Amino acid sequence: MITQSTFGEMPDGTVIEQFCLTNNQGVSLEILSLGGIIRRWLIPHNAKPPTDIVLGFDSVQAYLSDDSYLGALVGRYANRIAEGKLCLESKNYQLDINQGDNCLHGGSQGFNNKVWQSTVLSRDENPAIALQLESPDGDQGFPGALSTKVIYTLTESNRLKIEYFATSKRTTVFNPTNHSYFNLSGHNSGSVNNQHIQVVASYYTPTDAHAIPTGELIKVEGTPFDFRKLSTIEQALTSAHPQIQYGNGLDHNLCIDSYDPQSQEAKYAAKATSENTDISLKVYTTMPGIQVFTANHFDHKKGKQDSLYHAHQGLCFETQFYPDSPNQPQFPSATLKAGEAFYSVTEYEVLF
Ligand code: G6D
Repeated sequence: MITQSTFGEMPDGTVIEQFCLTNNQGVSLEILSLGGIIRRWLIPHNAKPPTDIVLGFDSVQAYLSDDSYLGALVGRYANRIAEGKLCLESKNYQLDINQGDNCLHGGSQGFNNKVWQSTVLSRDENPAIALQLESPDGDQGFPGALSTKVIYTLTESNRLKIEYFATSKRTTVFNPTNHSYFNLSGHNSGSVNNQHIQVVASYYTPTDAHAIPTGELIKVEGTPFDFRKLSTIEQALTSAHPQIQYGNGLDHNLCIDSYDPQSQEAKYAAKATSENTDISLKVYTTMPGIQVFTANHFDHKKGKQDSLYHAHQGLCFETQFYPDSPNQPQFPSATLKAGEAFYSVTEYEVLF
């Protein structure tokens, strides 16, 4: 089932729609036409009120004035491109610099700030909506007029399937993701430290102090990034490892072992679980990397229902190409050639 309502207005008066997708198991999601934001994700319980497992806000203004991309679609390029420098087919491009010396998440006016054209695709079984966006040639410095579509489908097996489609008139780079912050004990339940995660990744990409990859692929064995077995998030956050110290927590790309550039089938990549609520989340994707981020700089961030979000109150599993891959030829390529059809799919399955 899908219900539609008005969530608010942009400063120029553009109305922001809210779509509530509910399946027959009682799982429901609220998705906004602003940035394709997943605002609420409600998991039913027999005798208790539902648990809202994602962090978010209650107004358009709160989303527009925040820099944490809560629940948002991110692009053209999720994560960083060093110094915003891009060289494609022997042409150099300068992207918008919006974090230090680098381009983060597609620049200061990336996909998260845009109003997407929204269409209901299926109202009953497997409710689904399509969000479409036209990004003009030169948008935030990226070459090529890009048409992109994202389809959110809530299945009867409690998976949120996110399909990304794009074509560009000129060769460009494209690395979309969704930036939901999960807290499986409830968005306002405090830190995720005692929750457990697994990431099926034998390597990670270490960074400098500004989250720019060094270009190396380092084995996770013996490091706080070894989540091949279900481990508490706390064991990583309390590590003295310099990579953890850089960002006051986890904020790293892990290299998914099951990645197959030829496959369009989402493979199992990661899991999170809360013993407080017995809610688990599994992540499946066609992408090569997953940014594990633990909301390291949140400090009294006013969230939904007057809650306050603090450091380590959310966990992001941002499926992606590796950061700065346009400048790291040894990483899987995020180049989208003129006229080529891009497709990727990520699925978040909730078990409860
Ligand atoms: C910080 O380094 C992190 C990013 O990975 C994250 O996406 C952003 O905050 C919201 O810059």
